[in-house]
Amino acid sequence: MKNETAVMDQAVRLRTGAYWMPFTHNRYFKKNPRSRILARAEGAYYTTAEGKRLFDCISGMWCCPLGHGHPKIAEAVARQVKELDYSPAFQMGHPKIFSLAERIVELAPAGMSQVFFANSGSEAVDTALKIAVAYHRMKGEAARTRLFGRERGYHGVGIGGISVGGIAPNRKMFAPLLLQGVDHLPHTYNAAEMAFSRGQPKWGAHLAEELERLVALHDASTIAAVIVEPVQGSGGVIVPPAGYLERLRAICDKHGILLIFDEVITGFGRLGEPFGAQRFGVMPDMITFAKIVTNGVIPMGGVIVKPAIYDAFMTGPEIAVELFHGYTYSGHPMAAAAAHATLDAIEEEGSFERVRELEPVLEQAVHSLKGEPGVADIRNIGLTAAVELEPLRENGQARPGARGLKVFEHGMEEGMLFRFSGDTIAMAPPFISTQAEIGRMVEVLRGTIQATR
Ligand code: PXG
Repeated sequence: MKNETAVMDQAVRLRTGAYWMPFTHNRYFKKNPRSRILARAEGAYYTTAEGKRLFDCISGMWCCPLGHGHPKIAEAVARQVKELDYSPAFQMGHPKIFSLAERIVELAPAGMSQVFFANSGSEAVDTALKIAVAYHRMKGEAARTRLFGRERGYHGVGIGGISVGGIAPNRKMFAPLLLQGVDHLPHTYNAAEMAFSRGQPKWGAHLAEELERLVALHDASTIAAVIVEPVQGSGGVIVPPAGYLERLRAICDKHGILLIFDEVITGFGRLGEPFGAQRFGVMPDMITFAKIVTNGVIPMGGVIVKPAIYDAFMTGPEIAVELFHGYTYSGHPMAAAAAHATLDAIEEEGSFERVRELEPVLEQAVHSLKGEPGVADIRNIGLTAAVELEPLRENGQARPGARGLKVFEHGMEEGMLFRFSGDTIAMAPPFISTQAEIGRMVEVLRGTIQATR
């Protein structure tokens, strides 16, 4: 108990000035940080420094779906730090990273064969883009350098990731750094055609034809890869129209373009299958992953590739390095231990089945919010959903983001940690949630929507 009080005390007596917080309104936060300092976490709940329990509606930041303080993962990490805390990533290896790569390949869609490890989604994306360009060069098509992303896409914050990304504020400050030769597909969201869809919207497969238009514009011989999130997460849970990803695949095949699925959010179960590729039955050439692979406990990311990609690099003298890329912490033993324990837990706890069980529960619950004041759209798939709210107005002027913030703050008072982006509220509850917890999460959201009209 003494320990408990010490953790809380430390958290409330904070001096907040020195920490420049990522993707945060620093000045607003630091005016009143207390309610937002998290002191502890267990299972599906956080406890703030003020002692308030919060249901973790977004699994950390989409990364902790097996719950916090998972005993198996905690034990594996504790054991690993004593056994082998760090091992050089280049020219050396350790057993757990080889076996982890094997396990990830087994979970991946049939026909994928190697894993390259990084430490975050952003690094995974930049790695995949580099591999794509280098692959074509290795195959004698060095002119294939263009990379296509998609509007509203989020691929992390590396220079490559923001270049192919399609969220304007993440790009505009850094415009001179953006990569040359990048273009974007249109996003697939159209409120008039798909508002309040359950699962995949029926409208919109034809938007994949825009890729044909870009190919005609730039010529296939200059294009390396297309990168898309199977479901756009940060963009606000935008679900691909039925038939859309299939069409992208076909057009990429026709023109020799690599298709990369960025599965940093959708990988390892969020959609009730190991990857979105399996959920949608579409096979990409590369998959990027991060987050759930370690239940968020130790940072890890990576890229899964097909044999044709790996094999293209395995030429030249045997003593030559084949890919001039890697990180000090690629395949870190601590992350590998956390990932093994996470994959064990996913298996033992039947996490993918659990997501499939909970999907209709979440779907029913969130769609019951239709008709509440200012609810413009509700979308869902797997164990994730978003509710888009009309912005608040002041003197006839829209104030985008103000309502989202209010819902977030009100939600915390009511014991829910929602994720808001603008006026869209996203939910991705832990796989260990009960039906009652999901029901309660949505009822609290209903209350906050009514309170913030
Ligand atoms: N790709 C995708 C598809 C992502 O969702 C990244 C890459 C970058 O990962 P790192 O590990 O570098 O942050 C992401 C990250 C949110 C939210 O609530 C989403 C992410 C991160 C933080 C918050 O929408 N996605």
